[in-house]
Amino acid sequence: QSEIRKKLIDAFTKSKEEYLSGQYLANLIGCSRTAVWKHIEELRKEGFELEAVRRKGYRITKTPEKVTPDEIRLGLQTETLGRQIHHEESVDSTQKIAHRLAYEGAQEGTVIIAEEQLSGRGRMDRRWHSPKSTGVWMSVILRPNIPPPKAPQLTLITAVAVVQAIEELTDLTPQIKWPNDILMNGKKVTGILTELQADADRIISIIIGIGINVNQELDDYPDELKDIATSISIEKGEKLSRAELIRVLLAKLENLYKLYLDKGFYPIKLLWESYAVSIGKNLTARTITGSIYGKALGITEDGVLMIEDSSGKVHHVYSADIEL
Ligand code: BT5
Repeated sequence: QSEIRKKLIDAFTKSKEEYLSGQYLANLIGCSRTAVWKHIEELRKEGFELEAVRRKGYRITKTPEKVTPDEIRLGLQTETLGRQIHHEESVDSTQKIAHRLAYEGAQEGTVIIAEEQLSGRGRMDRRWHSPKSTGVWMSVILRPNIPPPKAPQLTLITAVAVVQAIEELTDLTPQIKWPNDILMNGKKVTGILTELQADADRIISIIIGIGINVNQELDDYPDELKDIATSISIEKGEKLSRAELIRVLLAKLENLYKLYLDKGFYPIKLLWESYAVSIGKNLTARTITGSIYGKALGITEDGVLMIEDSSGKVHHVYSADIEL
């Protein structure tokens, strides 16, 4: 069933505004025209609007509000990322599902998307507020052949991809706060959570969790987030298609990931620095072993944050919360 649906969607992606005849679609998927009609009805139930014109055929005129796999595939420009999509209505956390699927052998690029998360997670078991059908709550499974200590670089790669995607679709200019926040007007619009399945010397999979606030209004946030969180629609003043954002994001992420596997972290570092908010500023880094106050010098070739304290000593920070 879903294979046939994929074929239909691919065909409509290629045909764009053109009509596809019932006979053409029947030949394509190897079934009768009545069966084609049934599949078209299924797409309508998912929220697609299709125009059917006699002697011409079908074309898609409107895609659904929900982020369904079919809608994401409609126009997806990637080779691996998002070629397998699991879409769920309501889950605890997409990370949890991704861990299970990765363990069961899911292929690289598999994506898990939920309309709503009941216990979305941040780092260190903090909560990630993920209300229904307003944001992108997504996990991506990657299987890079890199040593485990390099895994945090994937957080920085993803941050660059998110900024590029938002910049492509809006005239907003998001900034990255090391390591995993994306801010607009000083408020958090995106959080990234990179988790690992690894042996001591080998990565089995990296699970990148991405939470993007897209269409929330200020009232959708609980009080404790109202001053620190924002969404693309709050900043832009209008709603954005989540499916389109996901498509563009997956394409950007795939490009950067390929660049990284091919050329290493250096080109990513340059891009990352061009979007970073914290470099050259005084800040406090709260780590599990204590706080460091000083000026952020930048990141190392490995993506580690360097802070110079008042005595001139340079600290390397691998993981922390940053206060600007
Ligand atoms: C993060 O953690 O920023 C990582 C968030 C990752 C979420 C994605 S959604 C898909 C996938 N599935 C999951 O279960 N998680 C990932 P951290 O840096 O620890 O920031 C967490 C803090 O951000 C919280 O303590 C709140 O202060 C704040 N916060 C929570 N929800 C927020 C939201 N929707 N928007 C902005 N800030 C939020």
